[in-house]
Amino acid sequence: MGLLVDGIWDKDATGDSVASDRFERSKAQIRNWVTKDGSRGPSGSGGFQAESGRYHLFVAWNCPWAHRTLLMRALKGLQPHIPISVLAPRRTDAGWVFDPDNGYVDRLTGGAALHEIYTAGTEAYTGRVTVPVLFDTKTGKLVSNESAEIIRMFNDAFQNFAGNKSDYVPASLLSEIDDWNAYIYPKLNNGVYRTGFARSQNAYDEGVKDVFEALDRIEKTLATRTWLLGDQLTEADIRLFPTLARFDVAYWSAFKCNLRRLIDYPNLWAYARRFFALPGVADTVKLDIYRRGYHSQSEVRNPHGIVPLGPLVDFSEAI
Ligand SMILES: N[C@@H](CCC(=O)N[C@@H](CS)C(=O)NCC(=O)O)C(=O)O
Repeated sequence: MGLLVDGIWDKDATGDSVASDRFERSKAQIRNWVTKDGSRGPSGSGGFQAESGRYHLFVAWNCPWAHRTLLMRALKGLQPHIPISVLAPRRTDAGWVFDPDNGYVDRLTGGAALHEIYTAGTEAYTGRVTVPVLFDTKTGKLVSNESAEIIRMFNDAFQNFAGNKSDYVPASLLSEIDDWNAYIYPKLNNGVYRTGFARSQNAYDEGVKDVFEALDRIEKTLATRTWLLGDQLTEADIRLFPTLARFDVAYWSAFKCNLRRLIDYPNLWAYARRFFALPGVADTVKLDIYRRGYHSQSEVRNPHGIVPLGPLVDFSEAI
């Protein structure tokens, strides 16, 4: 795994202190906010005013949390204002690394690994080096490594530059959006990981039940709605889609989330294709990378590194 310890990369550190058969995701630590005027946000310190070209986003195509930020950036038309660098879609002894020969280039500093950006942008950071992470080129500091908060910043703070002014977290729908997020994150977005990384039958059973309970409930909801909350696309949809995009080609087989496929749910499958057709979304979806990434060689889960060919999924299929 590897961690930064006091700003120095330790390839053998795991940070897992509790022996458990259940997968637990550690909390993001860098929690500042970009705001319209640079005032302090709900957490962290102030001084991060929204400006075109000032902030750089580090992502990986395979990471679903990074995918949310790419989706919000695309839907708001922020691509010209928030440049990105994409890490190679696999982790190494140095954690997330670039691979210029294959097009994965650090467009900001020309660096070799993401941990270098963390060390440069923080004071003696100790913790996981995760994507997505937002870097401020003006102060040289990391702003945030929490995707749920980065997408709220992209929705609000950059409104003056946004190519599309739609508000995906309108105040009138906030509590309903938060309710869906609070349901979908543990049961589904992270539920697939609890299933796939379970280290006992019980932990697996719990995970897989949660995943399909959530999919069944959403399938029913979508019988009468275009989007989760009705006619209006919201942040709750943006947070759901990355899990649906990976479901059949990755989670279904690599994580044994296999009671049903996405394409077996008529309403969810139509919904996912409707979302895929929105401007800029298709450019963020990389099915071959998901297929290969989640089935990469692993002593525990896939000792021979065999990548399945199916199931075949085409999000551009007519609805
Ligand atoms: N809370 C974070 C979680 C991000 C996260 O777990 N990213 C994974 C990739 S999908 C990662 O970079 N893991 C590296 C590690 O844990 O060392 C967020 O949502 O932004």
